[in-house]
Amino acid sequence: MFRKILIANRGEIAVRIARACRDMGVRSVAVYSDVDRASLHVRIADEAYPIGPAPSRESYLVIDKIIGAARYAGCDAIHPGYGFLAENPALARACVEAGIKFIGPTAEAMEKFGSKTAARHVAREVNVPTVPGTLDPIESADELIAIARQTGFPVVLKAVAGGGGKGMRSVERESELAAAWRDASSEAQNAFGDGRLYLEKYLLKPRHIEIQVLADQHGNIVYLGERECSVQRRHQKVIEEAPSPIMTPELRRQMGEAAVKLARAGGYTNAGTVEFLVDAERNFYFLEVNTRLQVEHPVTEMVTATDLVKSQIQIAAGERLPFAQEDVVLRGHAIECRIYAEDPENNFFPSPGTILARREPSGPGIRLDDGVYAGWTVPNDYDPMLGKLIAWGSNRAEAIARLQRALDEYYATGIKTNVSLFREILATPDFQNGDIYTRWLDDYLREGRKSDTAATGSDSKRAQSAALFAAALWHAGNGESPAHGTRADGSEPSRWRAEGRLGQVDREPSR
Ligand code: MV4
Repeated sequence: MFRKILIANRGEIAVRIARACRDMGVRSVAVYSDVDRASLHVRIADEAYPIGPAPSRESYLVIDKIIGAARYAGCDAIHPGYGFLAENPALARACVEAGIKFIGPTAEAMEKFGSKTAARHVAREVNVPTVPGTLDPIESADELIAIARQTGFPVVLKAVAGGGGKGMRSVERESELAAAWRDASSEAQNAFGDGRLYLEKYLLKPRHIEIQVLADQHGNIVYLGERECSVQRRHQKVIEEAPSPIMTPELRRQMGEAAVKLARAGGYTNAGTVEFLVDAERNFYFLEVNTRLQVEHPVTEMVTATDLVKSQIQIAAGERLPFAQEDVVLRGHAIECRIYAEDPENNFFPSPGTILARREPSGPGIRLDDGVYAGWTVPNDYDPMLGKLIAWGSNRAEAIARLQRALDEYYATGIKTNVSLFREILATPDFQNGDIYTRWLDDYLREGRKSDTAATGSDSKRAQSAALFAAALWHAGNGESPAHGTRADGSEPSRWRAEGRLGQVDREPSR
């Protein structure tokens, strides 16, 4: 086993990795930019080294600084987390050259799946269904039109180097093809330095379901069930759950075996995720492979009783998977909310700032993976995700109820958070019925919310303010939340606004 692991990341995932190290008796080393000196990951790791200014281009993304810090600290392995350098084959290569183990797949496997067209080729070779379309980049305008006609509209143009919706454009009709091509190609060129595009049939209302795999260096590969990630906002996942509400044991086996076949064909090792689109008839189509630990890994951990970060470290150290496919048993249901410092009432505008006070939910079935603390200032240089709130229940209804309870307990003042959005989503019949698809949240925010805004217009807001402010003061004095207060008319006060009032109370320096 390793003696010391450098964590090439920040925030909640760096904290998560440091915790796994501690559980395993391995020393952990944090790195931090100038604005992260006081961050939680620095405090929780055993050692910490500065790696430069706030912009990630000059700190968390500089391979030489990461390798230099690992050498200086005497680390024998590097965990990249997610984002930053996690899917950059150059870091995996630099690790090989430095004689340091990279906790992830090889640079070659990363490259194979990093190119979306190469990945489609692999899928085709091993008979994993792909969305109809091209297997290679499109070379000319004539080819584009011919292939679009042959595939049938609507189609979607995607970046060869892409992923996560960047450089992607759906096209309804032939007249829009040329403009969409220019837009997608220049976006891909800007984002990835590679403007090449390929084409797929555009599926309407598919679900996004992904399979977690673990592959050791001895040829053992298992799948750990699926995660349903259809609740997204502008290609950013917002809520994830395991299992998927539409899954059947037979479909799970088919998708799991497809994912394992792909991983094997790509020479994949360590933890990875195979993404699929699933249509209304439960046909599944391979989308892409994420060659990293994912943000939403906890829901899989909760329903499989595994520790994926620990498994990653054991695999990188050369150990064999300690269980076989038939040992993987799913139990209960887990749902995760990504909590962001952003304002859901103001177009999700980022809301960095100092966290003045905060209450962490807990209790049966609740897990909070976060990277913040009261008194800490959320920097505006990085993704403003504060952490993830995860609920486990013996079934989906219990997981939802526990998550709702935990969301009601959660508050942070000084910054705005998107917690109210989750209360709203979890209360919708669509979510409760599991009736969700990839554009569900975007549609809901555009259409489904209109009636709500009418009911809580500014007049009624003002009318409620005075009473809520008084209630907040009373509860603040008692160290309680007004969450379960009842007003004279018997209606429930809005927790969002009430805690907004609490925020103002906390902001008063004289208190
Ligand atoms: C699609 C699709 C429909 N048809 N591909 C968006 C992110 C990228 N990973 C793939 N994405 C999509 N690809 C075909 N052929 C719809 C989406 C999509 C989507 C996928 C997952 C989650 C949310 C989404 C929101 C809009 C579109």
